Amino acid sequence: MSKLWFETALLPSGWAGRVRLGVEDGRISELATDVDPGPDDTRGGVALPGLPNVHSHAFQRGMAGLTEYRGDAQDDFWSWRALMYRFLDRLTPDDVHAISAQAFAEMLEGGFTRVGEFHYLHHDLAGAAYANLGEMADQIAAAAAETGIGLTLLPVYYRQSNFGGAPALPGQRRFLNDPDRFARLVEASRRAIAALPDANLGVAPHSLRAVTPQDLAQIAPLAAGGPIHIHAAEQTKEVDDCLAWCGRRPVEWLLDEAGVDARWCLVHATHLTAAETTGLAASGAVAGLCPITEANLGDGVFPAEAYLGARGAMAVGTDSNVLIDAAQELRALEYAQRLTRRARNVLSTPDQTSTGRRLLDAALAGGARALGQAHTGLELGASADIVELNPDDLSLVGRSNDKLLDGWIFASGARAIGRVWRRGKLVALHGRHVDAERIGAAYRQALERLLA
Ligand code: NGQ
Ligand code: ZN
Repeated sequence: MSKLWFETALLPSGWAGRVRLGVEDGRISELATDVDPGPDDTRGGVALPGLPNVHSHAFQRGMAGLTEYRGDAQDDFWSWRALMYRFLDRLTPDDVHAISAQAFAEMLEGGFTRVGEFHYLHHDLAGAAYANLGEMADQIAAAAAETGIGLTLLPVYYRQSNFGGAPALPGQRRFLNDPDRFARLVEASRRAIAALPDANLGVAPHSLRAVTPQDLAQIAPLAAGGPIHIHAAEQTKEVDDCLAWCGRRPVEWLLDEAGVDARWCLVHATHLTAAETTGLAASGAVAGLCPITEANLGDGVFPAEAYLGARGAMAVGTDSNVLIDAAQELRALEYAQRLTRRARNVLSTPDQTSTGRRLLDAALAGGARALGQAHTGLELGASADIVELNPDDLSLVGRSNDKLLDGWIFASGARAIGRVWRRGKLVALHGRHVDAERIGAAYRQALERLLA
């Protein structure tokens, strides 16, 4: 058994000092507070539980920063999507492997220890199935194995380009399946993750606009107890198209018709009426918020104050991976609220006055639920997934407990992260993935070819 000892650690019960963790088979098997370190213990500063990243399209890391110029006169989400489709058009399995590994390494460096990979780039360049239907799933699993990140693989079902059976666009050919082939893809995805120690599987109907109600009813059960993720109400056009199709809004329709419950994660859920906000909160589903991407794409602002006030579950995701940093996701969530409300500390409460702590607690609990994890935080039986803040970082000087979180989230970010452990194994040192050089070199090679 290996032993880790920290000056201070955030446990589910709150902050504790002089915390000693025993790790066996990747899990926390012993936990003691107010104790001295043993002679062979690895000693650390401030231990936080690693954050779940509930929504990623890893391949999009490769185009980060490449769409920040004005193309169309009216540049928006949809023109960004056209550029994104052009980028993915040429990606080979090797490219997906290299880019995913780089993205996953950066997630570990940025405070995330498990990723929900919302994976829809299934087929070859022509849109034909690979001989192995799970070819791309294998690449993602290999990238997770290489970096050590926890993987919740979410194979995506995609059928149509818009509500009411609009045929898929040429740029969507690599995503498409019918329910039968999708069932086989789910099985292939299960095989892809079989050798990963604690990976799990869910399913992801891409969005209400990309699936039919009949298909949704058929594929949701393939989650077999695992999570079900879907993009919902990210753009106002999607809400308008949904209203035109069925007279109801996307989240309204899902709550009415899809049996949304605690197994579901509605990604973005940006545009909600007051009734949808309370309805979603009451369903037990998780709102998978991706504040940096939502700002980048001009999506809108999620009604976080009302939703959390209604005890809604939330988590964060890095989505387009334009920038990968857990602290910055939480900060962006709060800042959007401040800018619209013209107030400060909007997402703290009288009971939980530290904004950083409230955001972190919510993202840990909702993240575990959305990724099908039984444990939230550092407790007996939980995976030893630990992010160490470096108490010497100048943003943390003289701070303790929740002030450390506020310092990390509002005054620094990934810079303040020292080491990261996954399943008790060191995966990042001085804020850098232990294999960053090799992973970065493979990424560089893939990108230089793709962008040449
Ligand atoms: C995606 N991303 O699946 O990568 C989408 C774009 C779509 C976001 N929605 C494609 N942020 O929604 O049609
Ligand atoms: Zn997405």
